[in-house]
Order: sequence, then structure tokens, then C-alpha cells
Amino acid sequence: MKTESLCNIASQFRIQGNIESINSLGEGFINDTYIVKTEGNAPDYIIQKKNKSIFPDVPAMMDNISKVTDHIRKRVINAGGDIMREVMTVVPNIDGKLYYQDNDGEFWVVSVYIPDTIAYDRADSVELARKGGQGIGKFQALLSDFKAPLAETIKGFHNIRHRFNQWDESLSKDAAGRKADLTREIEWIESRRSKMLDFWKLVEDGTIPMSVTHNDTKINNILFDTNGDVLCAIDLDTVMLAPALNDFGDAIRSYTNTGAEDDPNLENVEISIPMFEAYTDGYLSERAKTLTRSEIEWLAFSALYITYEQVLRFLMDYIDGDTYYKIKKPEHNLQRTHAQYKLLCSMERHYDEMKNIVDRIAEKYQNL
Ligand code: GN1
Ligand code: MG
Repeated sequence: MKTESLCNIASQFRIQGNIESINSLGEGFINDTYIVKTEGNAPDYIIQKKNKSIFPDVPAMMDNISKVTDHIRKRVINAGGDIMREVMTVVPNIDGKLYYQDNDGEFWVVSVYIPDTIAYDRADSVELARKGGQGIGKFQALLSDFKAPLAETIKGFHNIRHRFNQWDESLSKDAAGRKADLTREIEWIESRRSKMLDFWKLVEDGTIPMSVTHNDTKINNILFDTNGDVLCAIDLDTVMLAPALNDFGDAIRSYTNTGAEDDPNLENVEISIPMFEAYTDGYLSERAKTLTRSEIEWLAFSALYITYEQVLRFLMDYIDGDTYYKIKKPEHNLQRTHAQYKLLCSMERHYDEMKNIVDRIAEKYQNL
């Protein structure tokens, strides 16, 4: 059977207006994303081909997204907000399903494009970091009374015990024959294994609770209004139940890095403490009163945890022969590994300072 055209696929969804153009959008590592422009006053749309090898159960993922956005929508309505801008709107296909499966078995999904918004590739000011923290804090707070179960769409996503199982398997396979040249990098992972597992045990024994989390909280997953206010979190593919701390840690990993995630010049890469402080302030302004004592206690550590996990994931993908992340050059995953490791070392050096900042800010908001 012939591969279907983008236009034909888009026409399978309940979109308003006639399609004017469909163009590629953004540079996600995972999915293929396009913008569907329509004629006249009809809204524009985002159409995405979901990556089946990463999301083995797209219907379950879309079910999670729809439950979570329905919940947020109700809260936005109650607060008198604008549901076309403050929450993502998923568009069903003509059969009422939240996805369309094409002739090649690929899964496509559509959402309404929110116009007049800004998405930042990086947070380059403390004001922006603070707003980003507020954004994710708000997202979590809007979902703090969410009770329905959610599917675990990517098994063990930020579960380091699960990641070590994958890691051990990758090392023993050595699929691309690269292991021999990676002694130093592998030692970075192994030397911290027990420390990371000790943290995860607190999740397993319930000391650190589970809640609804976004699981990919880079600043480019938050939409801002043209006046700079947070509108909503987008890219909800990985919405699942996990420790709230993961969202904080992942955000710190991206916001506070003075260099790029794949910076070839390691001298550029450090944690910016002013950015850490600003993000923490924004986040805790929304969450200080609802987080538990143990969550506050481990908040700073979560940044080290998620950054470590990212070092492991980039390195593991390099060892596997670059099968997960899209790469732009042969050693891209190794370059990402080095840059994220540099960031991890910088966080480790500043850990006491980070903890003090969390304690001080948490106390400030708890006493308000
Ligand atoms: C992936 O492609 P993007 O930016 O949505 C990944 C994240 C990583 C990130 C690293 C489902 O996210 O976990 O932190 O790349 N998402 C998935 O840049 O694996
Ligand atoms: Mg993403």
C-alpha cells in the first residue's frame, strides 16, 4: 500500500477549515512534528507522528494526555481562565479516536495550535527561570487532586533501577563494539550507582510519594504568552505517575546549564546558581505548602539524580549504536554524555549550596 500524504492524514481528524499548508516544525529528538495551517479564521493545528519504538502504546499515551488535559481544563474553567490557551486541546479523528493509524501502521495525533505564544530554546535570564519554575509548579498543583490512574507509557522512565537493568544489558551486548574505548565514561556511571539506588529506594518504600508528573520539563516544553506569562505545559507524551521531584530535577538540568546540552566546549558547561535559585523560587512559590518534608529534603538531590540519569541514557545510546536519540553527527551521543557529565560534576561541587537555597526558600513560602 502507498504511504499516505500528510494532507490525507490531517484530513482524518476533526479539524475546522480547509488545509492551506503543512510544514515541519521544531527539532524534537523523538517525534516528527508539523504545523497545519488552515484558511481563514479556523484554528491551525499541530500534527505529530509519534515514535512507535519509544512509545509502544500510543493509545494509552493519548488516554493519559486526554485525562490530564480534561482535568486541567475543568480547573481552568473554575478559575475563569481561557481554555483555548491555558491547556492543550487534543483533536480526535473522525471515528472519535485520539489518534489515527496510517497505512504504514504509524500513529498520528493532532492538537490545536495555540497562536501568539513564545517557546524558548533556553532560559537565558533569572526572570525566565523563575517563571518556568512557576509553570511546572502550577502544572503539578493543577493536578494535585487528580485521582484517576495513569498508564506507565514508558516503563521505568526515571526509575534508575530499571535504567541499570538496561545499562547492564547494553554493556554485556556491546552492540556497536564501542565499550572498549569508554572505560572512563563507564566508571563515571559505576562509581555513583549505589548512591543513586539509595535515593530510589526511598521512592520504592514510599518515603518519597508518587504524583502526576510531566517528565520532560525543559523550558521548550512550556508555552509563554507574548507578554511573558506562563500559559501551559506542552508535550505531554510522558505524563505519568512519578515522584514530583523528577520534574524539578529535569528542569534544573536544562535551565541552569550555562552551556548547551551537547556543548562541544566543556568550559561552557556549569550550573548557574542564580538560575537554580530563581527556578527553585518559582517552583516552591506554587508547591512549598504541598510538598512533604522528605520531598523538600531531596529536592536538590533530584537535580543530580536526573542529570546522572541523562549521562547514563546518552552513553547507553552511544553504546547501543545510537538507536534511541536522533543524532546529527557520528559521536553526538558521546558529546552529549561529556557535556551532561560536566554539568553533573558542577552540581556535585555546589550541592551543599543548592540544599541551603532549597531550605531557605521552602521556609520562606511555608511561613507565608
Ligand atoms: C527527549 O525529544 P525531547 O526533548 O522531547 C527525552 C527526554 C530527554 C531529552 C534529552 C521520551 O526529549 O527524556 O531528557 O530528550 N524524551 C524521551 O534532550 O525519552
Ligand atoms: Mg519532549
